Amino acid sequence: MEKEEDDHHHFNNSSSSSSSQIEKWCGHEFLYKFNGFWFTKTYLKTTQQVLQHFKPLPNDVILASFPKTGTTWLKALLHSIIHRHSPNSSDTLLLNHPQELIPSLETNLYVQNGNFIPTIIEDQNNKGGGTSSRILATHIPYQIIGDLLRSSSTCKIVYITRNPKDTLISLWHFLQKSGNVFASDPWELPSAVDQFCRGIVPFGSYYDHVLAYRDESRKKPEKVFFVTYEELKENPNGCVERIAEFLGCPFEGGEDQDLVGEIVKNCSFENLSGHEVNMSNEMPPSGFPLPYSSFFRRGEVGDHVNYLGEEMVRMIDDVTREKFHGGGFVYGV
Ligand code: PAP
Repeated sequence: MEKEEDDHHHFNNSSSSSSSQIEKWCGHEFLYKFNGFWFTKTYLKTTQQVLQHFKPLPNDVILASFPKTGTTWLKALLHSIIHRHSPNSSDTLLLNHPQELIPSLETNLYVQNGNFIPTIIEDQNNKGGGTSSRILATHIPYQIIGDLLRSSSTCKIVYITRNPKDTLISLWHFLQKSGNVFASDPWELPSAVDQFCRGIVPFGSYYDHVLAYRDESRKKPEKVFFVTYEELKENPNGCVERIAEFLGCPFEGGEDQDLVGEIVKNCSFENLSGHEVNMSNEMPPSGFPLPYSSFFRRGEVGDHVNYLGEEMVRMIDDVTREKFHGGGFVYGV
């Protein structure tokens, strides 16, 4: 603990951020407030690296999301939509974990000794079969990365969100898998609900995260495409067609149209979770503390009912009504 506290002082003194608020999270982790959002120490540092060094290119496609809302699924879908005419595009999905195919700005840009390594982005995108569109993911809130993303007038953002209760349960499970990191002090469900409701989770508040991307998608529908996990489950073919249209590569009739169903099937939970690479217990080279297999669990809508008691549901629903419904977004209860 003393060491942690020393780290805080060192971190706060050496960081260029305005981070002053710190909250205990779970395991050895603390969360640091930066520009109104909460970050683990590592992600705060990498987010600052991204803000300093990342330059969106005109053809970039940015997949933005709050953690556990469908990022991996959308990574597979975007890759398949954009590279659908590349030779071996379906093999690529068979041999590569979606997290590897589409790098995350704040995870993959910052890998060795804290240095920014842009070539990693280039290398990873070349796996897709050589296209001028880079596809890059981020969990950084729009309130923080928005200026940067607006600096290219043509780069596009696809944002996915998910029911808050399922999002929290998915995150909670994800951390359970991280035995070594959190075993000493697990994230018990009552604290998880409490912290989630107060916005104190990595990249949180979830609600503020979702609302800012949603607002921007309403103001600039040509720039930001907003989709929910539940819509994708309900009508995957329709969503894939709309995403392709948004990206400027619509599916034409004939054979191209047949590809919609094929892409949906290739990227389904049932299909992807059965690939050897996605079942692997190997750790990603980025130093991320969980194995590749941890990105696939149940992949269902409404799984929270199996974990959250009545009171917990009430607590989350109250915040959802206040934050979402109060602002005109009737979703998530
Ligand atoms: P990330 O933000 O850390 O990258 P993300 O991929 O958003 O994680 O979330 C993982 C969730 O998506 C898991 O949900 P669950 O815990 O409720 O099961 C995972 O199972 C689910 N998931 C992964 N791939 C798919 C897919 N192809 N279809 C549907 N859900 C998926």
